[in-house]
Amino acid sequence: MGGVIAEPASPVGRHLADPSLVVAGGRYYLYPTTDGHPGWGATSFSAYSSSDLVDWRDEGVVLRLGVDVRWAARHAWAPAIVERHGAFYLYFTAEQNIGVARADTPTGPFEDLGRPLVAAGDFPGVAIDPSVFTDDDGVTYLYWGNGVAHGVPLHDDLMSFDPDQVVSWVPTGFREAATVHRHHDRYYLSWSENDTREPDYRVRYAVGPGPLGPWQDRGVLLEKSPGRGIVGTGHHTILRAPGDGDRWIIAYHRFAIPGGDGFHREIMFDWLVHRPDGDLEPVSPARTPIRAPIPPR
Ligand code: FUB
Repeated sequence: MGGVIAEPASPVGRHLADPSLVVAGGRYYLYPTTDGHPGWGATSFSAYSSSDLVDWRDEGVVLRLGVDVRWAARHAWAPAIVERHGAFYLYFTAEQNIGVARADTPTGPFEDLGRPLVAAGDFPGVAIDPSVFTDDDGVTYLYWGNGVAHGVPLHDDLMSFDPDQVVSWVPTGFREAATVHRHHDRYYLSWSENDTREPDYRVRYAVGPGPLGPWQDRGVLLEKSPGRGIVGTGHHTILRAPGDGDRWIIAYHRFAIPGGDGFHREIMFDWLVHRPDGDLEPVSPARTPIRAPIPPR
């Protein structure tokens, strides 16, 4: 389904939001929400690929609600990608349920499970904004929620879980977009607070001893920088930069510059720094994205 090249080639400057990133075959693959629709009304998900986060290729539409996904037709939001066992699993929001689709390549074709993985009303809060984290022992965890955050280990098929194992939290200021990453023996839960239509939409974080907490709040990680014209910084993903170094990338969206708002957002990439004391250095949002080339193998 790939191949369409539109202007600008970079997703930076397009109306995209809620980024998720994976590295496969020497390239980054980015899965965002397609923005620019009133009420976040997108009906499909697209992928983009790059070797350095600067020069991008549009890989085209990879999953269509109402066509590839038969149980929901509207509100394609907040995809999250993971590679496991040589396959790619795309978790996504559709009509405020969470779905999952599987493919053999990062650009599809993705095959939907055929029903929601988390249906509206299954758990407290709103069933949106999935994210995934694979721990060093090989267990992959799914996180999601608006109003209440949830986390659960996925079964080995990556498309099911035991509902009795779901752990729920309401972190300080929690709105949505919970995600977990690990640095050495410390786990980090980060999430968005406020409303994505507000300039104050921002990222907060907590630390814990395991992928399901318990979590200790550590404050704001990323917020607006009005002096530089940057507002609405949130719904992020965190990824270790490929290579031998201890460098980390935070991808997030902000109001597009110029003239953006909560329905016209754009994606940015910055460095994320882990301090020796285990806290995260607050991110100073840049106007232009970092370049993070994938080293040759
Ligand atoms: O992009 C649609 C919604 O806006 C997402 O689900 C939220 O996280 C917010 O970014």
